[in-house]
Amino acid sequence: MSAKTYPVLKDAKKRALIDTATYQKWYKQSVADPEAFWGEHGKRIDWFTPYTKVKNTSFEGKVSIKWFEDGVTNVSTNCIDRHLEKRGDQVAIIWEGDNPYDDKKITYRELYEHVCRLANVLKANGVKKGDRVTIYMPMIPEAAYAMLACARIGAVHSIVFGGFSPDALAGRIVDCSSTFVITADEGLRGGKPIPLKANTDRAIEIAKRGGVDVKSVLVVRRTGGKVNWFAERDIWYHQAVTGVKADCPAAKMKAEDPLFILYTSGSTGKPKGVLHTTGGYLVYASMTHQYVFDYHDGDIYWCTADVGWVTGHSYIVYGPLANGATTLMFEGVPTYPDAGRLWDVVDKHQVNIFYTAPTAIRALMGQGDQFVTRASRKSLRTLGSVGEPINPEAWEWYYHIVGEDRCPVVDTWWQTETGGILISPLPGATALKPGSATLPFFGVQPQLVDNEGNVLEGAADGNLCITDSWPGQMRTVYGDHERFIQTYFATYKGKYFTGDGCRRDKDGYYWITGRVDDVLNVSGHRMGTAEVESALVSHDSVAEAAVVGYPHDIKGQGIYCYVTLMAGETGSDELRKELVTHVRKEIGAIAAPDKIQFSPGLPKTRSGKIMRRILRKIAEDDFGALGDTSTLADPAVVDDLIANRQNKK
Ligand code: 6R9
Repeated sequence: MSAKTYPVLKDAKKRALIDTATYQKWYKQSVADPEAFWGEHGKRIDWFTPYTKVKNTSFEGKVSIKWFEDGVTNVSTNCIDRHLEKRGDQVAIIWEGDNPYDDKKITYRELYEHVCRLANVLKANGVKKGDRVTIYMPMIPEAAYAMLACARIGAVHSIVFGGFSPDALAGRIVDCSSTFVITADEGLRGGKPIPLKANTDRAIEIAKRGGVDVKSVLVVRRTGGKVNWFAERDIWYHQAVTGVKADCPAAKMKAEDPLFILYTSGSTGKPKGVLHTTGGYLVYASMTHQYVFDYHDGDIYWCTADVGWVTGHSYIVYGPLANGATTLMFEGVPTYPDAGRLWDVVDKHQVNIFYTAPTAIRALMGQGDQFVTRASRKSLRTLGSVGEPINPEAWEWYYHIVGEDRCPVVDTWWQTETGGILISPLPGATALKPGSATLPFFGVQPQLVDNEGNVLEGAADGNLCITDSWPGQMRTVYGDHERFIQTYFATYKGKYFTGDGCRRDKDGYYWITGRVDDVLNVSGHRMGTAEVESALVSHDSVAEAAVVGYPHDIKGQGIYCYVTLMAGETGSDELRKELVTHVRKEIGAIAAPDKIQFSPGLPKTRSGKIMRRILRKIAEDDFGALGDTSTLADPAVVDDLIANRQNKK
């Protein structure tokens, strides 16, 4: 825990929408009378029919969360139509391609036409309000058009990250029985093509066996690479959009109608379909975007996330566009053509607000300051971080080297489930402490509890819960409300449990310490240990597997796998490679194991429960402090594990 505090920067304070006193005043109001507070701020979006009810939420019993429930609105008109009069010719999306010579700008008027055309294509192909549309796309403007076109007609999108495998894609198609897929021929990252259409073809075969028959695939031509074509099913995007009108009426959506599903990993079972709805989500995404980044009219804003993650949903597309911002969408990677790419793009497009992940910061920090300092970066004003705890060293480098001591760093803590940022500094209001997400946003009431659920007051270290609802909160797990209740509201009755550990210091600042459940965070990507384990045991040679995280300099956490082989099999480097390939195929490259230890036995209690605490310690090469091993069925297993550990320092 860093002891340093950086007071609010003078310039940041001068231009800020929210100063310290306003933050404190609004925060107090927001928790004292949420009804009045959100009743007021809900007006920041346009409603066809204004709401008269504001908050109707309960974390008890069946758990029910409704915001602005009798209001009627549409997300796409809020992100596009309402800006046309004033900013029709303003750039809505700056697209920066993988290749630095490839870029384009899309104005709000052009965005309107693209989205309406695509919405008409969806309708012409039978997509209706409430239908689920799967989007498996590279970072190209058509991904945003697809999201907004769904929103326009009331279809529910489910974006699957382009790095996921055909199996993972198929699982998500089946779970929400989605029969319409939007993809591209290929993606392009760091000069390498990614076979999205081929993966989609494969996924559709797998989904069919799972009982879901995909009827149509809309394909954007991105690279012109060769693809297989199924004439009765596949549709070229560029052909389809030319044959339809550039106008499309927006569906009247109730505030609680679903907007999107986004699958995310938990500690058990397969990924959950996190469901977000319309009104509350947009109010919350736009409000946090405005205040957390201190967004002003005319600012150029860049979030480097992928639209396949929640950060891309809320802070590349919905939040910024609802605010009429110019949002930059980047197709490439931070190290291509070289490690100065991000800062070159900042100069090229005169970016004012820049939002990225600690893993990128750590990777670039290791490449040397010259890549940063060769760019001017004078346009930068606010820097953001998201996805995992940022270590103070990386924070300081970001603040001093990238931001030259003149840009506040907002370390934003939130989750797929929360829809938007819950704990973060505000640039003109909050003194910063490197490594701390600082203070809650308006309406957010964090609470720390111990493992027994006792509430901890003052400076303390515990499990992070939120005691009352905020408008951006997820409403349910798609198709499984019971799982929603069990996962988030059963551990500590009547509270939303985040799954994160957290410390509160004497100033009331929050320091997220990482997941306390069996969820890994690898380069800011969430992954359940259970998912990697089930991918491993689906290999013929594997009898049993246990997966834990260990500290990794760049990724934050690395993936350490203990693998017990079938009788008669022997461990080898070749088999290790084969298992890595197998997991990549099952889930995707982001799940590739870093270390594999072949272990004849796993440390289990007499009731058969694997003692992960021990496995974590050995993976960290910290086996001097294994703690109590007396409940193990066979304590000798541990000696073998230590002797053959793969992470000797
Ligand atoms: C937005 C996003 C959520 C998990 C979350 C926590 C970790 C995210 C963080 C952070 C410390 C931050 N996390 N932001 N930890 N400081 N600023 O990342 O959503 O992919 O669902 O991950 O990521 O552990 O619980 P998601």
